[in-house]
Amino acid sequence: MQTGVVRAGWRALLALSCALAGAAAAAPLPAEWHVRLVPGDAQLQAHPGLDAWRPAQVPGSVHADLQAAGVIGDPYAGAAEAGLQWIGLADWEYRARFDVDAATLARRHAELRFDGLDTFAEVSLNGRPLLEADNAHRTWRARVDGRLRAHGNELRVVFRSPIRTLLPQVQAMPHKIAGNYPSPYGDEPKDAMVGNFTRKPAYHFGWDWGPRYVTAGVWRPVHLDSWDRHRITDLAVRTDALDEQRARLSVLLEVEQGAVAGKAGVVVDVLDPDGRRVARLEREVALQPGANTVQLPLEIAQPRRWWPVGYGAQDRYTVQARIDGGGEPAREAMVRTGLRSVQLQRDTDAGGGQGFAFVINGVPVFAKGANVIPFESFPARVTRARLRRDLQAARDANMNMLRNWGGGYYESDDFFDIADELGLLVWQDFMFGGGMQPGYDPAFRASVVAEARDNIRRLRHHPSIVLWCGNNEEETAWKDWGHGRDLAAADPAFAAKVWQGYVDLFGTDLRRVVAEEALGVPYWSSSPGNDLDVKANDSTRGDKHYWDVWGGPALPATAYLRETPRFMSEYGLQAWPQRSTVDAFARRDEQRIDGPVIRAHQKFMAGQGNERLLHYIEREYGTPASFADFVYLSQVMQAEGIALAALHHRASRPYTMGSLYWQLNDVWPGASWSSIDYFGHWKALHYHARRFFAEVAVAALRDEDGVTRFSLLNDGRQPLTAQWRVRVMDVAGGEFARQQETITLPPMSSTAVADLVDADLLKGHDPARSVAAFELLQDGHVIARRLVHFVPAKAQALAANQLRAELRSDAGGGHHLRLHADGLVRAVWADFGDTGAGVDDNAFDLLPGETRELRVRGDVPLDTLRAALHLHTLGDALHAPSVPPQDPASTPRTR
Ligand code: BMA
Repeated sequence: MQTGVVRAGWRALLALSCALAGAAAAAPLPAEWHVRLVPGDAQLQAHPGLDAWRPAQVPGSVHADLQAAGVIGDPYAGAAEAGLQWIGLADWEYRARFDVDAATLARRHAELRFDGLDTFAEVSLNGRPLLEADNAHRTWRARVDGRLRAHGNELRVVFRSPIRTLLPQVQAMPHKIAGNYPSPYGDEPKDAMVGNFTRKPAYHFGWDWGPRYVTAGVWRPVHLDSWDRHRITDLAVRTDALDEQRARLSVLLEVEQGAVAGKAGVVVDVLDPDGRRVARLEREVALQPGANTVQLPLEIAQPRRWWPVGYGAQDRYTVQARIDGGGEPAREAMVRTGLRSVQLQRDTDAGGGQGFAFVINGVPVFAKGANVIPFESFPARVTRARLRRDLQAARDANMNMLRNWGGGYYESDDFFDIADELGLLVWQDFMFGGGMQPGYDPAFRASVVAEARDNIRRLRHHPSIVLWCGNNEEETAWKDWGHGRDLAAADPAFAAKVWQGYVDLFGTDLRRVVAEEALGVPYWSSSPGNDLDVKANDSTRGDKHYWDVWGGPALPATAYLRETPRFMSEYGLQAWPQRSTVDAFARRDEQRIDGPVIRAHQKFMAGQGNERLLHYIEREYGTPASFADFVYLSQVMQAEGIALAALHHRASRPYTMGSLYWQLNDVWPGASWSSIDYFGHWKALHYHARRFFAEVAVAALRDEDGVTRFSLLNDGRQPLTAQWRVRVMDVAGGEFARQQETITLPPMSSTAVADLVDADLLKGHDPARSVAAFELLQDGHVIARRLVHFVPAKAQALAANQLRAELRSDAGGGHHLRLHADGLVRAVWADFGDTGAGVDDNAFDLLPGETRELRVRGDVPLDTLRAALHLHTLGDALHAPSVPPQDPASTPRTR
């Protein structure tokens, strides 16, 4: 696959590299695309006329095309899903008409390259078959030498329904292997799910945070390439040795030579992060017909290394290669890459445990971040701006790592280019989201190996990628959730075959591809796991997914404090997105906790997720008085729960070396575990993440036994001298205990200060009327703080109407919101409805007597802001009179 390969003038290349981010820059085939239902398809009866051609978008998807043509409504609005499942049962045909210029026609060789066909595709060119595809994650290529004409070429792609294609074979199996989410809509039998047999994004078949849209289409660009003697098919830069003094690199060039052997001149230039040339290599190479690998050694003195955010700069080098064509125009390629070493440290400790830590350029990095899911049901809709918005938000919340979860698609070049630029490390799963698949079928495994090679080659120059992981939750599902046991009971020989297929695929095949192609990035067979260890989800070894909070027994969030893994790669709590996001798919009179539209956008346990949310909200905060309070309290609950876990993970450093919560983003507007909603609005959790993932933070973590474990966290590379202070006060004001001391925190550490029992802090004061503030100060300023409460919020003496707000303009035309707390105010949430305005911090607490001034973002006049301001606080929500569910507005409390 030829990612990072660009054919254009070299000067243009540099300009392009910003826009194209190292992606394949060959222009997409300029063509007019149309789509229709395949004539004779059974769905025509219910949808007559759809066998007429309609305009289509490529890259795109059939759902988006049908929506654009007005055939269907918005698949994200209302409860549209059930009515749109017929699309996944139909066969669709795409047609492109295009002309070819004379220069291209004159060349000896030509190739059509399809970067993404979703999924069972029969491609023909000018009436003759060209290729058949069966893997949406692969790049498909077909030589078209001599098959193009100047005018009126016609490319056709028929997409067969994946359900109809695979159902007979799945139904014929005497015993099924585990799938993921069965369809509630009847389009596919619940006991014969085809998703796991298809190399198509798993979430298209529905997930517990997103809709089921079994779409089809040309989802990534189509390119036409042509050449005479030879062409560059890949350019990679391998780091053989790297330290502060020097980088020893190998430039690896893949050249495809035509039928006749020959010699060619190769020139490689290396530009430093400022665009200055720091090395040039020139060679004459002998090329044999077919594939040739040219390896050129290279050294850079005082290399500017690429670092994750918080550890150094995100410098990147540009490597350009050119091969002359002996008379024909030179062929060129370029990659933009960062120099860094990556090691997955797995030290065994005395107790038999085994660590899991990323070491970048020799520095152990505590990974802070979240899991990323697909950004849309129809991936071609995702823009670079959208990716930047959410990745920037991750960095703004002090994250340094994201895990690209395996049930989606391999992200675009843009995603990784932005991650490189922002210094976000990426844990990259191969695309297996759960359940089990036919790894026992050699053809299936070969398809996955080809897909892995394509994607690793496309992405391997990105320094952000620090792990390739076989799959999500397949090993633990087999070993711990009953899948393996049940199949073994039903058919032991088949179960053994299925497991051997798993081991062959994830233990051998993908490990080998990563070793061959990934330029030194480590491989991990499954998350959670310990690389095929006996136990798959073990707190003492490898990485861990912990779902006893929210999932399974639905333990209270304090249970997070008793779970101390080596690396927590998943844990999560749900929350609803803000009201303006709900308004995007539900009318106000539809906004009821148990209303059908609301339930349609709550995918956990087939719509039962709101009951689970209420369980958590009621345990700590009481029953929400309205839908608006339900949304608000769900966010407060999510934020406070995840903060507890994340701080506990950080406080457990170096035993624990990572904390990635589930999940960063959303696929559509709806309820989920995300901290940023579909429109990019931060939930309360994201504001909390900015504090609990900050370089310096206070962990004061009170468990149900009444003990508060107080530690101070410093992820900085320098020691930090500061003062810690603990104050205990009445919720209405009045401090009754205080302690403080100077301390020096070592670099990249967690320092345990004390374990404090309630009685020591409360000194006889009423726990329901008390709050403790644990703070870290420098030069008299509080740089980090965490509050501890001694009873559940619903039992705390939180008064209503404790917050006074004032909106003011400053001389520069900006606006400020000044908040003053008379008594303790918890979980302030300030918003301006759908005006687009927001505040620069949110979801925080104020101590009695405290004032905070927030900057208002967004160009909105003061009067509009005043009218639109909504303020939520826990004290107000706990005292709110219940609002009848049918009340459309659910009366937000406004001042
Ligand atoms: C995890 C993930 C996802 C899922 C999430 C929430 O374990 O791997 O499969 O969406 O839980 O249930």
